Amino acid sequence: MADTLDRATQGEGARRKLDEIELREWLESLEYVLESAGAERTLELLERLEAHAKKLGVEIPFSANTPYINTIPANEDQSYPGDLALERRIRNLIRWNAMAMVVRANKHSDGIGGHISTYASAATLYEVGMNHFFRGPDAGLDADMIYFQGHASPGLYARSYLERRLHKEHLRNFRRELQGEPSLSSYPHAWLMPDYWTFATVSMGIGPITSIYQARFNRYLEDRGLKEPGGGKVWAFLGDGETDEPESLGAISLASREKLDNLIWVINCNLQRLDGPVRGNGKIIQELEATFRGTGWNVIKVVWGSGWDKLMQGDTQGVLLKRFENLIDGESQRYAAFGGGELRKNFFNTPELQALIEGWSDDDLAKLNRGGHDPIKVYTAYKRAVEHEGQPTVILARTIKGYGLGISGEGKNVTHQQKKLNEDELKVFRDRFEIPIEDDEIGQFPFYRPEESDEEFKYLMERRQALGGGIPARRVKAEPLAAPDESLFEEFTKGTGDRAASTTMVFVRILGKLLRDKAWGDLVVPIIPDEARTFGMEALFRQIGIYSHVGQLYEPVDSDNILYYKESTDGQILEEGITEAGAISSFIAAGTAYAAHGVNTIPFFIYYSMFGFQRIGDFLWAAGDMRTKGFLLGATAGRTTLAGEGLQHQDGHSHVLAYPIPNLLAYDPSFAFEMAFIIREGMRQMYEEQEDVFYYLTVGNENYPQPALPEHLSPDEVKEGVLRGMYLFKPSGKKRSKLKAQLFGSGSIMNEVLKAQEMLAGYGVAADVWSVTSYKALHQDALRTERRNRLHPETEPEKPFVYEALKDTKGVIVAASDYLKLLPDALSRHLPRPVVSLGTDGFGRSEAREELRDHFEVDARFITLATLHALAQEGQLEASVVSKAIEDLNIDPDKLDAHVA
Ligand SMILES: Cc1ncc(C[n+]2csc(CCOP(=O)(O)OP(=O)(O)O)c2C)c(N)n1
Ligand SMILES: [Mg+2]
Repeated sequence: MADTLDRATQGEGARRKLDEIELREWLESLEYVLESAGAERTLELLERLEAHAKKLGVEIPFSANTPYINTIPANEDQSYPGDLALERRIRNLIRWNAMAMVVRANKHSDGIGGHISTYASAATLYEVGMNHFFRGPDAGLDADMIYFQGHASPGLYARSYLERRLHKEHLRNFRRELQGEPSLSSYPHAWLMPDYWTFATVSMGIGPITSIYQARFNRYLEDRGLKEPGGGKVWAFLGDGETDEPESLGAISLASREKLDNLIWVINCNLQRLDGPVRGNGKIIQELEATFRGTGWNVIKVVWGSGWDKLMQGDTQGVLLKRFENLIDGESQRYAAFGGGELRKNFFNTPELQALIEGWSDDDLAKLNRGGHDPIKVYTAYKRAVEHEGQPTVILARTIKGYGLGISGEGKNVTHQQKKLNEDELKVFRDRFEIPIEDDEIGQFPFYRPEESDEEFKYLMERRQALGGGIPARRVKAEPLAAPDESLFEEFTKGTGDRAASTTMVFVRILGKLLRDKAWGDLVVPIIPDEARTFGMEALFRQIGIYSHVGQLYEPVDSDNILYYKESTDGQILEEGITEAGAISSFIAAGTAYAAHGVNTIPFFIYYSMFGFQRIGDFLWAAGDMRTKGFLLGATAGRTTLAGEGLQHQDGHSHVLAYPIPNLLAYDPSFAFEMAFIIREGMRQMYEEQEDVFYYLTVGNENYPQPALPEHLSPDEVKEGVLRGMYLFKPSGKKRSKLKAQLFGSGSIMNEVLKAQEMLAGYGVAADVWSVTSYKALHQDALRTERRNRLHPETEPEKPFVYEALKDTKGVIVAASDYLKLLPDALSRHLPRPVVSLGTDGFGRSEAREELRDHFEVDARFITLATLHALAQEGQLEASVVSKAIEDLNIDPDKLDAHVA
């Protein structure tokens, strides 16, 4: 027996033999247990063995990895339910059309771009899904949501072309959207193709993280009884390079913690990104496996295609397994690029390995495919994934970038950028994929689709009909829902008397009212990234509960407090923790449920305004693209209103960052009634009129008495002004003064403006105070009128709203806000007279409000000074009056300039 022999006394040859016998014995024992007692017992023994070895002092290194082979062994491969040969032909035609679309676009319009190699690598991954898994919109509650890799779009278009959902005219105008004909956007954009695309995935990282929160939100809707439970899955397709985006992997623990078995990720591991290999010196699949396994996902590796199975079976010594372990991605890529000969020479590089391929030709070796190109392996993995319970699944599928492009790009570093093929290259592609196109036509890059009588067409249509119709498809299912009655908000028009309240408190009160509203109460989705207490919202914890799929498994530490931290399965709040990216993902899921599920959920996402636009701006852009509805509330807003926190927290620019998003309305309200008007109008516009817009409101934490509606205007006039961007809040009482001014105030700086109005009275200046609720709205309106007039030069010119509002007024115009001076400055040429802008340009400081407003020169003194100076500039006052004012107001003319300090 092996163990009775003393190895030390043996020679090298005998020792090796001994090793072999020993290994065989162990393996045979394992096989015996597996056969006679099953996998569970085998596992138990292995665990015991491991524990025993540890006890005896054998260090077992930690590894979250399994060997570099398929997770599912070949003997568990499923028999394929489809017609493999026919599916292959269909796939090839899609490959051709996808490629032809890009090549043709670039031929006709040099530099127009597009991607061939991404879809080329992903075709099997998509097509197995299309033929056997992805349930379309007619599947009702079982319909899937699919996040396609953005730059794989030509492949999706090409399939829709075969399905006759798209036509030649569309394909010809790929990336040419302004031809006045049917066209196709470069990437998935619901804004541009609202009946087709749902998820804006092309800014990499956004698709992955939003898919996780989407899957969780689908559960939320079910747990809260807003949607019938269904079998629909969320599938997300990612690039392996894309996983380097922090957003991609940043929330994967949420998916496992929440046991999201309705979520399936497919990572197309073609081992390359744009410039070169993702991990030339390592193995991206193994790296991802460890990450996902460590986080509690179900990981299915689809590394090797069926071609390798025979070799693996013959590998009794494990030499192939060992070789796989040593293989790094940079080397793998060479085999993809250089084929069978290279594989023979450099992969099978020992006598033992060469023995395995004895009698194999280079062509045979070239057929050793990768798992992600093998429909049976992909099908088996998908089937496992959809049946898996209790965990999200990630499929790591190994493919070749530019598959089928041959010498012109397959596996080459340049393949991502390959957009042109010459005639010879096209012929090679055609021959490889057996496309029925003649030599004399090929130079035209013709598209090809089977006739409706052809079996390819019948098959693919039958498959899609059985699975609920063509995808991608976006359908809006929700019915319009009337905004709450105006009476719900009536209290806000009356003011708070002497009681001081912040606009944040006002918001919380509005939210409370909506939560009690019959029609809307259940549809409100409050989303908070761990700041509820900062915003005074903790009462909501107890009142409506924090959503948790498992409820509350512990007795909260504050359970004897009436405002205790309550988690429950039907909780309404999404308390996301410190992840603005996660919270905005929930916002997008909740704000698009009107389309995805026909449910008018209305998200209110309240966050530290500083950590909004500048941190998650790209998500907000995508939210606009995806026609997301809802309210963003930038709280603790205002560079000088948020005292103490300093440079990193004080937001004085989110309103500028809100400008670029075309369908976002942005407001900086000062008063409770303004908030109420804006929120009700938002609900009306978004849910009653079903307009695809969303809202941003900044709310502050400064307490002051909230006024009632001004009386010099009718409530409707005030409302119109609030919504359009400005109205006269407080006219001057000094009707007879010669010196006049128009002061603009926004947010909490309004209080400074009102103080300045009084100070100016002391200088004999009659100042009217306007509340500017939205510089963005005023600016957009002005640009619209300007353009209209330019294009219709002989008609009566229209005037912008802001001009009309001010045209009969007199005096200098001075604007002050807690935001950049750019906001009023942008209006300058649309006003009857120039504006002097005061704002908070510069880095913040940790200080109290009064000092901050002095530092940024936006307090009542500086508004007064700016007004007097403007009057002096116009010759209405002596400069000496201004100097005197500087002295009287205790302003240091040599103080720091906040802009640069
Ligand atoms: C945030 C972001 N950065 C950069 C790009 C540009 N880009 C498009 S595709 C690509 C490479 C993608 O590689 P990978 O994720 O591996 O996908 P593959 O094409 O290999 O499937 C890059 C850098 C982008 N779309 N989004
Ligand atoms: Mg890649």
